[in-house]
Amino acid sequence: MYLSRFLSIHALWVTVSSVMQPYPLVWGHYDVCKTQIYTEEGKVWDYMACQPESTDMTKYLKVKLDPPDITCGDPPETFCAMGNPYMCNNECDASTPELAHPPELMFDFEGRHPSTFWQSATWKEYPKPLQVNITLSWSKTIELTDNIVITFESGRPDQMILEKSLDYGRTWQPYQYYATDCLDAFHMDPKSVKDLSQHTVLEIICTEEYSTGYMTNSKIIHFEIKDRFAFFAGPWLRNMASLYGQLDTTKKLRDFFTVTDLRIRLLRPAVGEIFVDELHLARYFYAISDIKVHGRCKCNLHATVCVYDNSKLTCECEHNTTGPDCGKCKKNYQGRPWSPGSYLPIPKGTANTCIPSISSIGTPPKFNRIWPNISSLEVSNPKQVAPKLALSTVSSVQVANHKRECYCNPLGSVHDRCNGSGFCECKTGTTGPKCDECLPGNSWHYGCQRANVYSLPSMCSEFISQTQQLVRPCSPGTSRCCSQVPSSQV
Ligand SMILES: [Ca+2]
Repeated sequence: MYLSRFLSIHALWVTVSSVMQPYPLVWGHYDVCKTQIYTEEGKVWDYMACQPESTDMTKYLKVKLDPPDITCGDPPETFCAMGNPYMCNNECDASTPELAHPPELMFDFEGRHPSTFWQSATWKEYPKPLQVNITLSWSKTIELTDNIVITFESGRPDQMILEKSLDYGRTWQPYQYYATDCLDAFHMDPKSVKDLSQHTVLEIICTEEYSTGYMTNSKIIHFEIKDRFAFFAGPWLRNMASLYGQLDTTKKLRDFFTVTDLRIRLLRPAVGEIFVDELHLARYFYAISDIKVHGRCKCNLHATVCVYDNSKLTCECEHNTTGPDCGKCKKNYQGRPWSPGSYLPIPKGTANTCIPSISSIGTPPKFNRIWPNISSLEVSNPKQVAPKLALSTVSSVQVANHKRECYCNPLGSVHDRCNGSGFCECKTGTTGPKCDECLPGNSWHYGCQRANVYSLPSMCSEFISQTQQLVRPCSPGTSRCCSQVPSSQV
């Protein structure tokens, strides 16, 4: 009930502003995909790497609680102050708007007093653990650009795990552990992000910094994105070129800041004392007044605009790319394998625009999306149109399977399945969630090869071998394919 009301508020907001606002220039440029320039040949397009601006991503999420009936107020109950078990004059009643604490109050506009907040039922079933999962879903890959900040209205939990998913909630990895006692709760030594370095930036740590119960005034828990950026960009994030360079070349680093979902696992509420006071269990509960998540749509550096339409985020792809993340070339623009844009060279980057397909023979196969055993597709008559359809059908089915079962591109990754953490381990020169993208300076040719190994003319040779068409490179050193006969039409 609350969720639907929450979403309708979102829908209203979205109609007012479906396009996000520009990102401050201090974070680099990349806010234009192309511009017209004058050359000797006249006006032409100059293409650049581009990305949507960072924005408040809580406007576009769906929230789910587990257990679903964990919110307080049904039936109504009173709860007590943590510091004084006899101060029990607060009431939660889901049927009275003034006394209800539904989940959407974690994402409404804060700034007025008192705060509005979501609240769980109290720990009346102690010693059964009081545990709540709060899942935030975007149904879209997003890149985090600022700290995740969770503000508690209750004491900060004694034990909590922040988790992330890169595959729409199918698999989860821990992002950070939080506990009053990391060793006791998670068998981990307590650490702070400041203990990390460039080399250990991806380490998953347990921190005790944010779990000091009700004894301190602070109510906030951070997941420190900016501190991790600072290992590359400096303490004031002025050297973003360095960070972007690292993001460009290190898939694991880029993936670290990329999510489709976040999950806050509240495992044990603030107790504030060594023992739980079983006579006053109405003191123990979770309450959250605000969650901040800043990020941008992941569009592979092929879009500056991300549109929220029909409860869905989609990149408005440029550079002749298409797909929700601009992850492939448009039809008839598959003249070379798709690849993401590159932040390098700073500040304009490289667009890696998809180019028109080789015109003399129609649409060539998509080399970067084709999986092995092409020859087993039994292309009986290569001159017919049907084999091309068969190729594209098989390709999309395989991509779908690979998403569901966590396959990696067998040519681009060390293993053809994800590792225990749900990630594909890419070979040298290869990147992307499924190891089917090439790092700058590499091109796809049965895996990523240094550019000088895979020169454009071989695309035509590959086309010939895969389709058995009677074609050949038009001339040495070109990528165009020409019919072998009659030569007069070449
Ligand atoms: Ca609030």
